Amino acid sequence: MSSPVSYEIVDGIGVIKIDSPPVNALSHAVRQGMYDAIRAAQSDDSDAVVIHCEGRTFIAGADINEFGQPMKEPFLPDLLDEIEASGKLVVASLHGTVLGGGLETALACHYRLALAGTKVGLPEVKLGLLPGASGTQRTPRLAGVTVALDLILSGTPIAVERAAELGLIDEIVADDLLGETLTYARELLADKAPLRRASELDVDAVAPEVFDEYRSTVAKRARGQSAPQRIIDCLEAAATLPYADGVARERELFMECMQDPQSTALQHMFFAERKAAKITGLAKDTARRDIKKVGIIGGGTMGGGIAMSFANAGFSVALVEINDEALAKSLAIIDKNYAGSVKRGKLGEAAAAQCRGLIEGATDYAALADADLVIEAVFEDPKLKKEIFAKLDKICKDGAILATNTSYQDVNEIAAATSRPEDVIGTHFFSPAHIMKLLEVVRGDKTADDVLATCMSIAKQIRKVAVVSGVCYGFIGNRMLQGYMREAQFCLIEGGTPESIDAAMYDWGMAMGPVSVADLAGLDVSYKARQALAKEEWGDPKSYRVVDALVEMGRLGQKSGAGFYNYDPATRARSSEPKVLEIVEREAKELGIERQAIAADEIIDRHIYALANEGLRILEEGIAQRPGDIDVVYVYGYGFPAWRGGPMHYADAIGLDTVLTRINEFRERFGAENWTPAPLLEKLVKEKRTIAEWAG
Ligand code: 3H9
Repeated sequence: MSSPVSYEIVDGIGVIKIDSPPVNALSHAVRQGMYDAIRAAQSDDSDAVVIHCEGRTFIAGADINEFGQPMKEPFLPDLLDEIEASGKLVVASLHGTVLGGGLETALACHYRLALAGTKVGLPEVKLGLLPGASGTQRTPRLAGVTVALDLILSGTPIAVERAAELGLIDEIVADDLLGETLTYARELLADKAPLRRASELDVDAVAPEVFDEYRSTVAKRARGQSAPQRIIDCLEAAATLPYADGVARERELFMECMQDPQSTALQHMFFAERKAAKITGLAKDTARRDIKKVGIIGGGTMGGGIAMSFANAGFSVALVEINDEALAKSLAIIDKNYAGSVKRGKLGEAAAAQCRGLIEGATDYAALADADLVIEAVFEDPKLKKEIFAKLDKICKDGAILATNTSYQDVNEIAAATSRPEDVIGTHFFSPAHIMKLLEVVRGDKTADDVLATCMSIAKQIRKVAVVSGVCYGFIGNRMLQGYMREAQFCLIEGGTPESIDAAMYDWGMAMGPVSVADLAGLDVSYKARQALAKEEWGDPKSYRVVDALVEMGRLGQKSGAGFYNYDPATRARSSEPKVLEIVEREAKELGIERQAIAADEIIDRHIYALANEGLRILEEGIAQRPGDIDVVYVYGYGFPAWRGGPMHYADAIGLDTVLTRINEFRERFGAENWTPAPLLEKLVKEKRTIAEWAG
């Protein structure tokens, strides 16, 4: 196989060219090719060396596919030392996204020139890693310790213009990258510029307490995560030890990260997110429909947020409300949201005005006649939704995609209200829709392939992470959530408190505890749904008695200032309410339950295994395409900690036999109704296979 790295001398300058699509990652072949080339350059006729990449980007990092396998020489840190030690001047020629090991490569070069628009960053922390090819030692020598801490701890790439201000980049050019780099190298030679080796620079002094300050900030911001703390240790080593010792410390801590299950989980999430965008059985080149104008029906919190998501990506939006008053209210909230974005510095004033200008309000469905995609986002009333779709069928142009933002309803039934079910699909956004990253794309029985493919592409354009779900009650996320929320209520009435349950799940890593989630969602929602059913259909009283008592007292959750907790009207800060515990105790007594404190590990297992068990059923039924898709849904839509890899990855990591044993124990204690192991779980345990192995 030919090498992805070529080397030739162009007018006296040795050009090392990497051509390894898609992102020129530092695979073994790339490292070997670069090593051979830099060695060759030392004894040939070249006067200086340039490292340049073909394709869309300079090196975007180490090759993540090679993690977990034995590393082959040349190792990246050794290759970079070889580059830095070069007796001939080395210039990095940068474009695209210069990330991780890619930026570390650039920092090992003596000079760095970049094309305008390039982004640079050290995103290893997002994979549970740290820059392990001397990035934690060279960066502070070039840009200072606190800049390095901020860059490496955030993992967020920065614009090359900012990187130049920080001392990481020397020159920026507008075009002709390779030509300009060659000219720059010649200028440096003519000026007899020194071989500037970052490892030989001193680290600027920094107050010793800085590191502990960062440690305590990060303990809160990156709760439960180990890589950020190790990154701070590396930077402290850079500030206090000679370069070689700092590098040795970095190496040690990088290997610790590599062996940490958190990194395995985050790497799983990286690939799961990218795989989720692929639709099994659908050709990559499936035609897409052209979407320019989007119609939204319903300007509530959801509809407004959806409108903003599209406008922010440059689509023109027609937002339809039922009357002038409702429309004015909806547009006022959108205005307020944009003003908030400007205030928080998320959007410039002009950009916000431009986005807002793309949203036009209307009270007549005629505004939807020329829309390419219409998303219905009215409240969860199946009859109303069907009426709306029948109306859309008459009004919308041929080929328009008709989508429903329902969270629970049957997309097939909604599609059947039209004469064009192939154009109908579910697009389930999460609230607030302009912020939450997840989009469940619900494929009806008759949804056309190009409709599905178009919605998946559009999701990427509006910067959502999309996952395909089949039709079932609640789709992937909300169907699984039922068991999770049920366990919260059961744990409460059996002996827990709102605080103990929330603390157990929060400390485990969930963004919010389940009792707080119930308050946020509004306790009246499930109350009203229950009232609409016959009493026999209400389910186990343990799951609703406390909620109903609270609703009847007017405690509807955050929106009414009180639910399971009290909420400060100004700050929304949560405080405990002793009366709530009295109600819990009263209801338990009436149901004949003897309350006993529940240990945190039992609370955690009951919640997470309820998710995993239902997830396995969803997989077996083919509702989700693959286990990673379920993990993406939970991490992006439900605040599941990414560093635990989502419920399916977590079940594999714990061991399916352990999960099954615990579920069987719960069945013994709490009954088979809620704790029957999914058939797929029993099968995999019998076959000693993981969920990932089953998925292939
Ligand atoms: C590191 O460098 C460690 C070192 O410090 C120390 C070592 C000793 N490897 O995202 P996209 C694939 S850690 C392998 O859809 P975009 C990706 O899977 C690494 N493959 O495109 C996808 O494949 P497919 C630090 C990679 O334009 C395809 O490329 N670096 C890698 O939206 C396109 O990706 C990072 O963490 C990789 N490193 O975004 C950078 N990167 O087509 C991670 C991408 O089969 N990467 N692929 O689905 C990214 O952030 C984005 O992919 C990037 C492109 C911004 C580069």
